[in-house]
Amino acid sequence: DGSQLVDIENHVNAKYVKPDPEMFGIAEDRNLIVISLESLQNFVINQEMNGEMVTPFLNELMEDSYYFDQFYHQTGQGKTSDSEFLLENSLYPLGRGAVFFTHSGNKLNSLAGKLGDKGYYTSTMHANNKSFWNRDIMYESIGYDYFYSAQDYDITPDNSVGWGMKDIPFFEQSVDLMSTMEQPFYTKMITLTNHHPFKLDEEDKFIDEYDSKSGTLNRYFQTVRYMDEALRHFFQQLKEEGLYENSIIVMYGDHYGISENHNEAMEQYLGKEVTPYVSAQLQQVPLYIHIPGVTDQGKGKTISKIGGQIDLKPTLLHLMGIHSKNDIAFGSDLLSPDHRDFIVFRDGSFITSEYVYTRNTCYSKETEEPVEETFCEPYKEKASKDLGYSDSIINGDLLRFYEDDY
Ligand code: GP9
Ligand code: MN
Repeated sequence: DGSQLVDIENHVNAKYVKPDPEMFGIAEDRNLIVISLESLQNFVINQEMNGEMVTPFLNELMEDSYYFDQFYHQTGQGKTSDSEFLLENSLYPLGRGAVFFTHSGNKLNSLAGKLGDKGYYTSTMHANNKSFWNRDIMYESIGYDYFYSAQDYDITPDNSVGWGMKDIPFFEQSVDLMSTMEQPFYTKMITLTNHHPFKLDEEDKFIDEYDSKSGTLNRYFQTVRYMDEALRHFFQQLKEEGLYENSIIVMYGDHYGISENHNEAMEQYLGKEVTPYVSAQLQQVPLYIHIPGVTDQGKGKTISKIGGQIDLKPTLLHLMGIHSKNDIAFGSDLLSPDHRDFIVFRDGSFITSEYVYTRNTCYSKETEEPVEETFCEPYKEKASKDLGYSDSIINGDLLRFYEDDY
């Protein structure tokens, strides 16, 4: 039955924070374009490689957006699909396996569903086979109106590399598809080129590789640079098609691209040891919220609140003018003045404003060194409750019993 849901509702209600009234509904009735940036980690933002910027467009866009510089991915083995699950539901993915495979029939209360109820046309755009990550099945439960997958794109050997269609033609064809969509629409786009093994055609290499013993890390900077170029083209095309002014564009990295197998090369690049503390901090991914007429023309700012993908749904609901007071969400609005600086990783590690807890060790952010466990103690129970309640919802399919009463 649904009695378990009562405890959970009390737990999540205590996490709710009121929106900033200045920001609530600021993007109401606009198109919402969310871009999941494949394998993009924060450590490449605003950095040079061989004397050239790795992300020149994203660096410029920082001035014209709310850019979050302490935002973390919270994915597990489900990688991209886990980040999609976090975005849509503000629930944690599972500790083992991919919830997209294991619980694809669950009742959900998604961002897409809520926007759909508001009259939005909702979709995902991703130029891959539609059954990858079981998306064709799980997307029914999330409730998108349509999935623009490989079969909706003109994919040729010429416009493909590595995993499939290159990001520049993907965005080009996506804007064509968007201009046929009924408005307002919500679409989530998923890029592909910046994916391991980070291969590019010669003509798409805009900077030189890094030089370390890891070919993966060496090429990563080049494919990030290519994705940055694709985003610049995309913004330009949105403007040309008249889709820019009336949209809000949100972008985030889905998960890490450089695993701990490349620590030696990372140490060379960072010029310091990759301790468990550093590994945890490397899970930062960029988050951009770009609102034409609000954050553009230099009116953006860098926001250093601690947040994670779990916070995306409440943040976006509020921007789109939808209340989340009674929502079962484990995150909270990043733009609220009351947002709390605390995020939990899927493995039970967590980050607070002062401490990082990882591999059963409490680290001080100030010294980056281990400190007494007692400093992290008060947060441990909160972290495990969060993960445990979220798991109960998924394993018991508890949202079947949830009444959305607002
Ligand atoms: C595949 C793409 C990549 O469609 O989303 O998946 P990943 O390996 O990053 O989870
Ligand atoms: Mn991915």
